[in-house]
Amino acid sequence: MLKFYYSGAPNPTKVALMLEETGLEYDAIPVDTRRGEQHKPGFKKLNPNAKVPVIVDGDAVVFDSNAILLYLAEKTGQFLPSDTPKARGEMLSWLMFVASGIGPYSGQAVHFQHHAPEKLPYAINRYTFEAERHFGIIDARLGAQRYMLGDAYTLVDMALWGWARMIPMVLGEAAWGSLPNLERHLEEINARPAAQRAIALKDRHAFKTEMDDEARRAMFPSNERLEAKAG
Ligand SMILES: N[C@@H](CCC(=O)N[C@@H](CS)C(=O)NCC(=O)O)C(=O)O
Repeated sequence: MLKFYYSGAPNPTKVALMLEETGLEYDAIPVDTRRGEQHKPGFKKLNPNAKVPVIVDGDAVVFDSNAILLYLAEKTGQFLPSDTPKARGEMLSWLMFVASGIGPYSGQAVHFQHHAPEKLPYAINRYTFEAERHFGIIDARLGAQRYMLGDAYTLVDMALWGWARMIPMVLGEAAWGSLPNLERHLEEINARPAAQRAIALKDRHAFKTEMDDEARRAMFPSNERLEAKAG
């Protein structure tokens, strides 16, 4: 059976949504990143980048959430746009926009506001500004059409959903005031039974919730170099 290595964080949760939407059977294997399980040698053989999600499907190992979404969509032939160069070009552009823009800028915006040892105004401004700018582009698109690729719900909507759920952490609750179309899109996907099951998956395991020294050592290894330099 397909194995899904996950936690309750945004990138694994969007893959959980795809798995639930396709109806594929899967074995969900928790990786508690706040306890450092992503650094275990067995896991790093699957993903040398030491992050979730990862899937193992027979002899295929796929890491990076957007690669997994595309793999699963192609495997099942579901949630893809029509098979024309125009539609495929559009799908790849927006999927990569979410992967290389929405995800990293949102992640860094969360980091500098909520986890960095110092509150650095320059870093907070840069990453919240860029996250807001990227979500603004998406909001404008969703003002003109129901879904990211038009009338049909696709893998790009699932990729976006993983991070749109985190807007209160990324930009603050008030940001919804300037992202009404994204909020409508989020609420529509949240109401899908598959999304409810994807969100509930994290409750199957007692993931560590404290962001203590152990968690910071596991998730922010760059801190160690800073501490060593500081002596
Ligand atoms: N580009 C990767 C990023 C994966 C990623 O950052 N995963 C986070 C959870 S959302 C993680 O494993 N964090 C633990 C760590 O950084 O040690 C993807 O899209 O899958």
